[in-house]
Amino acid sequence: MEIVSPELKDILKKVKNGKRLSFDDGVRLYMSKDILSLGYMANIVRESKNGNLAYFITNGHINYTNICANRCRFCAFSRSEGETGAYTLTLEEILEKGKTFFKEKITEFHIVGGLHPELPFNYYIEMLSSLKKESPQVHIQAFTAVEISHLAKLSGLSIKDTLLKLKEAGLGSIPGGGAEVFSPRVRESLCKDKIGKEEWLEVMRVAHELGINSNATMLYGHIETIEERVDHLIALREMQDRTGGFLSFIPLAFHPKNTELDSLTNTTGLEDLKAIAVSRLVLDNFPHIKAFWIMIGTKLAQVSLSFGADDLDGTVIEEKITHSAGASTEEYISKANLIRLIKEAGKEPVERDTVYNKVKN
Ligand code: V47
Ligand code: SF4
Repeated sequence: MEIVSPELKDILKKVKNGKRLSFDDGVRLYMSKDILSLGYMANIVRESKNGNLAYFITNGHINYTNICANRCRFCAFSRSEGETGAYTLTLEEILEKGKTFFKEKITEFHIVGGLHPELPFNYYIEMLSSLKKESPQVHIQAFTAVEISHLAKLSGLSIKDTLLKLKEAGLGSIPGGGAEVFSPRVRESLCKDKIGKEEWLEVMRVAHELGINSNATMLYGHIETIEERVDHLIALREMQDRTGGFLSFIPLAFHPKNTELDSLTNTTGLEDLKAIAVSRLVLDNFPHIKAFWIMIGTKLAQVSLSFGADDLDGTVIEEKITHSAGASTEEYISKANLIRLIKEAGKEPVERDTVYNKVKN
């Protein structure tokens, strides 16, 4: 029985032979309505890279401030200074929050926030070093490339020296946020004050050179075109060819509620699965594709393990960015539930640390 529809047969051949897909292939995959063919092909790549394993992490998110100088139009989380709902956690509050996470024996703090115009560089250094002092065994994945660039401006240091100072204070790796869609057209319209493609990629290049791994993301389901999505994936693939420092790619489904784009509709299940499958197929040099259950729900995240994803992210515990924009998911899922979702999908659950070492319990 033929599984992959005839118009995608040439792509299937490339996938089976481990050949790199072209820009046009990526566009055709996104245009296809045949989700089962996409899933079948993405599953071949997933299996060749990760066998039957599916990963998760016991982690806790901390969003230290929502005050942001950028005010991207797709963001419902950010506030301006003095605006109702604006907050900044003190270092004591951050430490306190870290402690409350320990009921789950976490191995990672995932820390991101807005671009606060006034917090001193030392706030960030102290945040890392005091968390590290309190919980030396916990890996700190913190500050998107956008925040790193902001911190470099704040400290007057180069990107390299900023990263070195953060690493010295306890930074372990960098999350993948802030990439959005690299297209200048999209950035001009939605996040004109945010650093552009070149600078985002440069921060990652320098980080990887210093031995700091990172993730990468793409925010999809707003005004971007299919071609702009594929361009984005190929730019990431090219950087990964140079550095090999990206660990995982996470497609982020746009949530429009409470944003300036609230006339747009939420992404559909098919779009979400397609984002997973196409990224698995195009990003042939990324070891992992993550289905972030917070954004697409636990049910679809479970299904996505058969459509190219090999990672469900983690326990999360507290999440503000997507929930400010109307996410209907919980903010926390227990380790036991993550294991159940993975086992039911016929995969072998592996609790990993941030850099994909198996956690011994
Ligand atoms: O950069 C902002 C996105 C990102 C909305 O690296 C929105 O493992 C949806 O990057 N609807 C931050 N998304 C989150 C992020 C992330 C999440 C989980 C894991 C990892 C990782 C990274 O959230 C932002 C932006 O792209 N975002 N507003 C919104 N309305
Ligand atoms: Fe600020 Fe990030 Fe929100 Fe943009 S997405 S407004 S940079 S917090």
